[in-house]
Amino acid sequence: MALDDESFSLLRASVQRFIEERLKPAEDTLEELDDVPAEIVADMKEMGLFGISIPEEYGGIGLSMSQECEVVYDLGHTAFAFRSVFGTNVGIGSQGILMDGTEEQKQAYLPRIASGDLIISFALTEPEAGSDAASVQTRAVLEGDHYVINGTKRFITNAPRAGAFTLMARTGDAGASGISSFIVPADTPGITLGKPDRKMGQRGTKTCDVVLENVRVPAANIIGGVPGVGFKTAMKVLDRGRLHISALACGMAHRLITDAVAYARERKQFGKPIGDFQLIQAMLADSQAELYAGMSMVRDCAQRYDAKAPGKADPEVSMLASCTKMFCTEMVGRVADRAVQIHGGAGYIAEYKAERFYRDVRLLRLYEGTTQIQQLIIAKQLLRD
Ligand code: COS
Repeated sequence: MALDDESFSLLRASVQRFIEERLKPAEDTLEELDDVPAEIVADMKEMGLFGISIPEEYGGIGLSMSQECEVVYDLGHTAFAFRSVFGTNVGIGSQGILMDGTEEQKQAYLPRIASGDLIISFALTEPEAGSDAASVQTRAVLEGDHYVINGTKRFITNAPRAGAFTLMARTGDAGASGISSFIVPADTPGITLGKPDRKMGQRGTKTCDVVLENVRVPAANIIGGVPGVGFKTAMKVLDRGRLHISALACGMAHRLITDAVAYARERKQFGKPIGDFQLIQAMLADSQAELYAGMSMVRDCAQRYDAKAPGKADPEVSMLASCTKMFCTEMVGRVADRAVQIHGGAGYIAEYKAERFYRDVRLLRLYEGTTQIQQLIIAKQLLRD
């Protein structure tokens, strides 16, 4: 799946224009409102951003992973909260249905996800199941032709906006093979949302707990209709998500370098621009070289992702996605730290964006698998070889 080159160039140009003309100027409003203004969300829908990863036959734009990474790189140039509005529709919320869903499930959900009429969230994490994702405690018990679900999901991105969840619950014994993925409409009786999480950064993104008490969902809502394979669906979705996050990290690294270069040109000390000093130059050069390395990994891994059988697991590609996620998210942390350093005292002041983005990028090393989980995945595959 891929968009033809010409249409892709047009799409990318319009996304870049949207970022420059609409999103960057709204970064402070986003921070003040702690929400994405409704007219921006409407524009995102019109541009098709909610459906970039969904095939055209289901109403999306049908980008390949390589193309998606380029667009997400662009979107990384502004506050992450803008991308987050449609991020779960593009990635972790929708992809389980696309990879493993039945044709009926795809027809029923993907067109509304692609248009942005339905926001879909990914509900895996729980109070006691984070890095150890296979220890999910939320239970789904079969009663006739329905499952009754009980449990609590934690830190669920877009839960306050969601019309449905891709939700992992235990239908069988302990361990990964006892987990099933469900499509759960958010208005099903028994679902309540916790209060919005107050976070270190990324204001405007919405996360909270999702509490399920005797939530009755038709058995037909198990993704693919097959119980016990939900963990594998979740892992495949996360492999893909990790690549997406890597591209986002690289976009922000580029933004931070650009801002730091502008500051280094304009700020004068000891009678000349600080960019004339080699210790400042070294920080810029290290950042640029690391960004180049990161984006090269993203492009290589995305190409390999596109070359494998769609929707199927490939341990080598999973391992490389983990390498890419680990490197790119750690890399943007170092770049953000240097950007603050180059800005000096101004780097600690909220008026300058380095302070905000420094906090925003911190999450990238945690969600969709911490750096330490990526290390485990990489080492496990090496030792298996
Ligand atoms: N794609 C497809 N299948 C996969 C897979 C992948 N990427 N990774 C693992 N699996 C399969 C395994 O092949 C295994 O199947 P079999 O039993 O048929 O062999 C099954 O899933 C269990 O795998 P494994 O034994 O490796 O599971 P572990 O419990 O050891 O957990 C980690 C593996 C730690 C890698 C996993 O729990 C993980 O990714 N944790 C982080 C979760 C995360 O990212 N959370 C963020 C929340 S979402 S924002």
